[in-house]
Amino acid sequence: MSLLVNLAGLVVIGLIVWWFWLSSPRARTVATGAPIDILVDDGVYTPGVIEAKAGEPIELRFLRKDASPCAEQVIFEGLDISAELPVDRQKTVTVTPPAPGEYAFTCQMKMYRGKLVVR
Ligand SMILES: [Cu+2]
Repeated sequence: MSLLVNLAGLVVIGLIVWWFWLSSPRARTVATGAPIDILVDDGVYTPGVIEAKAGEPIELRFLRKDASPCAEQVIFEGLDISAELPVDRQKTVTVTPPAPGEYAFTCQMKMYRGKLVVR
């Protein structure tokens, strides 16, 4: 019996690891100058991949549905930008990626993960 419980626990841990660290965000959006809405819920940013052009500001409108503290901050690595995200209220973060490359944006624990693909 306890073996089964342990196995079930391992399966759950495996799923959590896969979900948070190994699954790559699928939804992708190309910046066109209009604000981009990003939903923050269930451990993922949707869309999680934003394509943008270097030097052009993009407005990201985060809407956080996940009330857990995990989701409360978004941090843009390498850009020195972070923001608190209120629950159920849109929060606009303007980002101007300086140079081509990939810039990750995550929650403070890096469970939520998205990226800016800059050309
Ligand atoms: Cu988190």
